[in-house]
Amino acid sequence: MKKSVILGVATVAGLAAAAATAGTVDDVKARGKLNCGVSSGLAGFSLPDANGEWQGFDVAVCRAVAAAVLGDSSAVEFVPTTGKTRFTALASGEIDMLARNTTWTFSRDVDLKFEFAGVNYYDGQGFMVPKALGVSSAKELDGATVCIQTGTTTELNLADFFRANNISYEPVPIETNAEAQQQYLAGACDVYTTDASGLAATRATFENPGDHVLLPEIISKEPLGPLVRHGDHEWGDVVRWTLNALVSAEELGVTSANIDELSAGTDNPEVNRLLGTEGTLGEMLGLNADWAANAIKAGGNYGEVFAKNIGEETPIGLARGLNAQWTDGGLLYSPPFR
Ligand SMILES: N[C@@H](CCC(=O)N[C@@H](CS)C(=O)NCC(=O)O)C(=O)O
Repeated sequence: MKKSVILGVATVAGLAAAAATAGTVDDVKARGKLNCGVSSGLAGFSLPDANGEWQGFDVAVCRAVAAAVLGDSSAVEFVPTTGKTRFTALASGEIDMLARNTTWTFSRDVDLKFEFAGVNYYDGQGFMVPKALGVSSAKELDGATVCIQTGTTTELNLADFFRANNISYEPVPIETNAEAQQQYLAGACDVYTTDASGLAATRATFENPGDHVLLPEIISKEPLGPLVRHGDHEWGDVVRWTLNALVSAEELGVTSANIDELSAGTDNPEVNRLLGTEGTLGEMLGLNADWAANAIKAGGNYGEVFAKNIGEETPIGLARGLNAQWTDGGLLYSPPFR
């Protein structure tokens, strides 16, 4: 078992070394399309709508990067990946980036040889149970059957939590969120555990969301963000600064409603540098001067993307919490645009 895990990791790392030789910025420009890995389906985060158009908070990161590089937020090939297939898809070059509720961990960065471009959602692992189970704490779950997605940090945290609390569980391994939802509702497991945002998104699609409760324990840190392969720093810079542009835009008050007006020039030098009317930041990235303006126009600033897809006014109903700007007591803090 141990051997196969180590082998798996070595294979992914080997693929990453091979795929990192080409310049991804140039590849994407030549192709005229960004290949972006997303999850296989999670309401609010990445899901095709009735017209087959991918929508969601993670999808918005792909669209922003496509807009920054190609000037076209629709120039994206969305590639659905599971918890298990996502790293091979990135390492092999099948996708240019992964934007799929993936937790930034030491081993994914150092051992699998990926580079996280930042964090687009600060999360933590939670538990959902049917109300009828009458459980009010995860510590009461001794002997429970637990639906859990394979290839995730969730699996590892679950083992740590139960061991630390001296209780046992029976895992019901699952590949996708859709399957987890189906198995959980069919009673194949007593509990579904994953990132708390994923639980909220899943519960929102239930016929009777009120019949299910999220337990109070959050047992881990899950900083979720987009990632690229190690070794292609120019591409890493493009993805990192596109995400930073969305975050900075919110902090600086640049929105999809006022961006055209602000793009004519303002008396705030940082807004001007961000929108490309002053300085040469776009050129430094190998992109056009309006790269960040295009990224922001794709779906709005970070706050707009959050509110539209997963915010309190949506069925998912997530509060900003840790994902508020640092000026509002949250953790979002973009380095300066200068
Ligand atoms: N953040 C964890 C868990 C990620 C994960 O598996 N998320 C699930 C549940 S929120 C998901 O996105 N499923 C969608 C799918 O199956 O495609 C990790 O990086 O390992």
